[in-house]
Amino acid sequence: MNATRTACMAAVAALLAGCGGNSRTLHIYTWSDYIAPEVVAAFEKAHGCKVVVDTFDSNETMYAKLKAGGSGYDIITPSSYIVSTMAKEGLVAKLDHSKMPNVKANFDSSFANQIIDPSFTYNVPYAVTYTGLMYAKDKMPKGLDMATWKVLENPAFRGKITLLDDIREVVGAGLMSLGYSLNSRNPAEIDAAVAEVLKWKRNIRKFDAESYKNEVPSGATWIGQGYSTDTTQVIVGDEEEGNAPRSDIGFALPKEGFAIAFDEMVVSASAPDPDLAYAFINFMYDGKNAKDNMEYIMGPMPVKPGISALDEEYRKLIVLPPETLARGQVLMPVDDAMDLYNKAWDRIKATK
Ligand code: SPD
Repeated sequence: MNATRTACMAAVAALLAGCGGNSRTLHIYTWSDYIAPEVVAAFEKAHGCKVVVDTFDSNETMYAKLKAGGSGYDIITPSSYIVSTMAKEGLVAKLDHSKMPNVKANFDSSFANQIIDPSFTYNVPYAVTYTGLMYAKDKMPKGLDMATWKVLENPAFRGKITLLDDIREVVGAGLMSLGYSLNSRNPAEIDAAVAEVLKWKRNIRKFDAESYKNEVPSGATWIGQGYSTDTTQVIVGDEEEGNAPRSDIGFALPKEGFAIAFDEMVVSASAPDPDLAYAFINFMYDGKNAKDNMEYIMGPMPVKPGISALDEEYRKLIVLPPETLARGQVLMPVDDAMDLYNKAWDRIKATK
């Protein structure tokens, strides 16, 4: 048999086996800048498939899309506190751990106090973000303590602040600023948090979950409530994308408390290719893949061999020291009190 014919037959055989012909596609629905393109490419190569990544900017947007019938996703990465709601509503599948042995083998139990559901029935922890204040150092008055939510009411920042377009993060910041729990279900405390956020409102340019990442570096925004991963990506820069490191940008985690939010990998109840979804979760719990992914997203994944493999300079940027972590509060479900939060949010948005 000649060489051309042998090559052709091999290609046909690969297609029939469902690999090498990009015949399978994994659909991921996740936050922006939250998965390394090189890790996605490595998964495509390892599994002979294509990966399509769509993004959302808040749990509410993601949830509303799924509730409105948005289907076609295999993997979704909601924050932990909304997973139980999604499970109750039949939006996510019960997981088959026999198809992703790396998860239980490689889970790093030092993250146990940051996760909500250690049973991993519907969820596998993906990565954790810490919410704080990203700021342009040269715009801050000398000596100002940035590690407090109180900076948000400083009249020096009129029209120069953005807050996340995210109910739990914003009402939660108001609660913590007053010394209350991030997960308060007390109506009086939630009312007080609304009043606190309204004190900040004259300084607020807009509620937006993504623009701070470009607008703090450009100077359009001076302080942006934002996620540790996005901010660290900006500070460190990305040579390949032509983004220089930005030592003029700071990130502060307020002393009154900050949100710790794990995002979880869940398999959609209507996943077109659940087996490929399991293969993906297993792949992300491999040490090398997790390390490569963490060094791109700049946030920790609870994958022990991945954390151990981090270069020391990355570890310092990605893994919070215990004394800092101790000031954080894990975002938890508030169940029926979510109604109070929704109403609080409406008041915050409606008040001029
Ligand atoms: N690029 C944004 C990544 C943020 C992921 N965590 C969000 C937690 C929301 N409470």
